[in-house]
Amino acid sequence: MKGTVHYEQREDVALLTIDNPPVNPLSSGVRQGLSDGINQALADDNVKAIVLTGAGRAFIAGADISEFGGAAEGPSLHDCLNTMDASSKPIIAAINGTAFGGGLEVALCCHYRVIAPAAPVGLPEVKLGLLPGAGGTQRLPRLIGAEKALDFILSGDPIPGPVARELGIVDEVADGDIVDAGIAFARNIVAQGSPIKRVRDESNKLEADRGNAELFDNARKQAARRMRKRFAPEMIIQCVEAAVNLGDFDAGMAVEAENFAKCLKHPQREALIHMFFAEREVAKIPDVPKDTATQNIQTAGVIGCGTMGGGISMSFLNVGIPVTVLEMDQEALDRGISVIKRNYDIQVQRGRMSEADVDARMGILTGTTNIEDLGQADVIIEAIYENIDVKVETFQKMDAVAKPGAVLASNTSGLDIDKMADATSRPEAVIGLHFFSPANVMRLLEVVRGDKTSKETIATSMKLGKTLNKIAVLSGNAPGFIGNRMLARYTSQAGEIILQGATPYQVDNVLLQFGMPMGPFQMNDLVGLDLGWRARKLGGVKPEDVPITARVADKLCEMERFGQKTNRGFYIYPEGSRAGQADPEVVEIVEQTSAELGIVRRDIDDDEVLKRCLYPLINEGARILEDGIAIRPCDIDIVYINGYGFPEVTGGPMFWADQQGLDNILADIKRFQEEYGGEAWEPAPLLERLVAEGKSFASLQG
Ligand code: 3H9
Repeated sequence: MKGTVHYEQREDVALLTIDNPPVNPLSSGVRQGLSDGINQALADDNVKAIVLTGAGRAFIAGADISEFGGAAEGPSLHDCLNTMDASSKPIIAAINGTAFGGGLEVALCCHYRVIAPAAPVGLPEVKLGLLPGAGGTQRLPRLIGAEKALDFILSGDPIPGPVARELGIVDEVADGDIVDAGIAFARNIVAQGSPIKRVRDESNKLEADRGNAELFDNARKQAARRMRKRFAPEMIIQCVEAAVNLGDFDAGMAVEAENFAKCLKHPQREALIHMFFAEREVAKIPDVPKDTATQNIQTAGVIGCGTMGGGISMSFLNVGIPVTVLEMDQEALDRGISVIKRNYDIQVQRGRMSEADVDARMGILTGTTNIEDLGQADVIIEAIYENIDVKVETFQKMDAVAKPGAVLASNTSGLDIDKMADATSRPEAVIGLHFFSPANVMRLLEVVRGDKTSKETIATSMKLGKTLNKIAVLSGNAPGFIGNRMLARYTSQAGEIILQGATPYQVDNVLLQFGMPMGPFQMNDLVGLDLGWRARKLGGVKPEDVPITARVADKLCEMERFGQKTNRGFYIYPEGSRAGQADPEVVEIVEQTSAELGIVRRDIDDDEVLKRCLYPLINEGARILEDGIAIRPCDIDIVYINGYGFPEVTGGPMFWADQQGLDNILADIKRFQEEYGGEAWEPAPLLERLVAEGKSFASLQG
């Protein structure tokens, strides 16, 4: 059994300390220890009160989520809680650190709660596709009222001890030793003969909420807006509604149990827990040990202050790391810095930042037009035009000025890191740091290792990602890395489908329904259709050599329809609006292009559109794994969810593929291969092997 609970008698108080490092989840051994400890204390006449606390940095991080879906050993958490609730001796939670999910629910089942000021409490179950299933949906509304309880449970966000006290979730915030404070509180209760306060018996707050249907309507509207396509929020609202309207605690608990079981069985729960573990897994790199020495990044140099360079600079400034940003001339520098300032001012207008925060950030930003000013930076990131020759030249210059030990990074989205490394005298210090636009907002950071990149440089870059509040995923050095290599399959299929009979609007709608924040053509409009068109023109690509999937976009560019920036692209954007409207003229252009290419148009159903957009992306993911470009399938899932808006509730493309059944996916890929041919439909050998062996991508996780 995993975890334990230490029992210690401090005169007339039994002290139970939960010990299940590092964060004390309620694993089988903890439940067993809790149950045994309470019973021992109840049986001992010398014990007058019980204090419950956690060892280390957490009180209890919640249920052990690695146990979900399997057979659980030991007593159930509900059995433990029932024993605690019925206890004739007062139980005091001494909340020393994180009390999340089932951890806070254990505390709510105690008769009193004292908390350390820095200890956070929260019910984050919704983020895992679950609801607080150990009485949280019934006890919390009794303590703080339904409206606040709904806000708290639906957001899943933690609050610190003093805020929990203000809300009425805990009884006392205690400075100093929390265990001593808990014991003193317990003795006081006993001395005063105070009654045992069971939250289940409270009813005042519920009575005040009864009959207030608007409260639940509002919660539903908000959940629909903020948590589109999520299953758990409605389940949570029903539980709180039951707490208020049924009044009877046990009847409410029955609704909670039923809804918790529904969430537990739901594929979204499995996907979101996969994401929880995946986020932690991606930090682990098999050949870079955890204790690899890292550089302390205290200053950064950024080359280029355009959209990417500006956003990257903001990422550093936001966490207090001073930045020196380089531009070619004063005018470009002034323009770039003024955009950064404007972006911060917008945050102030929206109430997300104070003027003082902006001043603090702008105060540690230095502009320069002299590359030598980057000489003292711990990391220099180039964020210039995507052209390998220009990048190589830039790396030579970076090498000439950078101090020994500095990390030299490229923000390329797919160019060869080794070529840049070879242009320097220190290829071991060269790495790719691929930020996603807008770089100050997007969470993903693709860290690209070259052939000669040292383990120290990799470890430093992964740590830097964390410092910048990003999620860093390591990729091998191959064109497009992980994300853009897969994306190319997706966008090219979308381009093919519209030539064969679908409209861009049908394709976008299918992907929107799947849960993407935007479809491929909406994405093209946002990024700008002119980027590819200009690159083809500059590269001297003849019209007949333009890939057929780019023909429509190029025609739109010839009409100066570059996307959102010109208010016209695949969609029409009324002045000042980002919501595009379908345009019959575009459909005509698409139809005309099909005719020119001799393609006979036909109806393509939504199911085929979805499969044809996603399956080549998954097939390419399998190749990326086979080539060793991504370490594990979950690394691809993290890239796609955090960098490309793949819906989180699917668990990412590789996890989703497992849920669809790899055999089904391979059968469809072979069917499309026969029908359409082409490289995209050649099954990846890894996919074929897994299907032949009856295995899933998850089997590769190790
Ligand atoms: C629940 O409670 C349901 C109940 O309502 C109903 C029950 C009937 N279980 O994040 P870290 C592991 S649902 C198992 O790196 P930090 C984690 O995987 C639960 N393992 O540390 C990692 O392992 P490794 C509701 C867990 O300091 C290690 O601990 N609770 C759990 O940055 C360290 O984690 C939650 O959703 C767990 N519950 O952050 C809380 N939690 O080292 C989820 C962590 O092998 N947890 N691990 O990679 C968290 O939010 C953060 O882990 C926490 C610590 C803030 C606690």
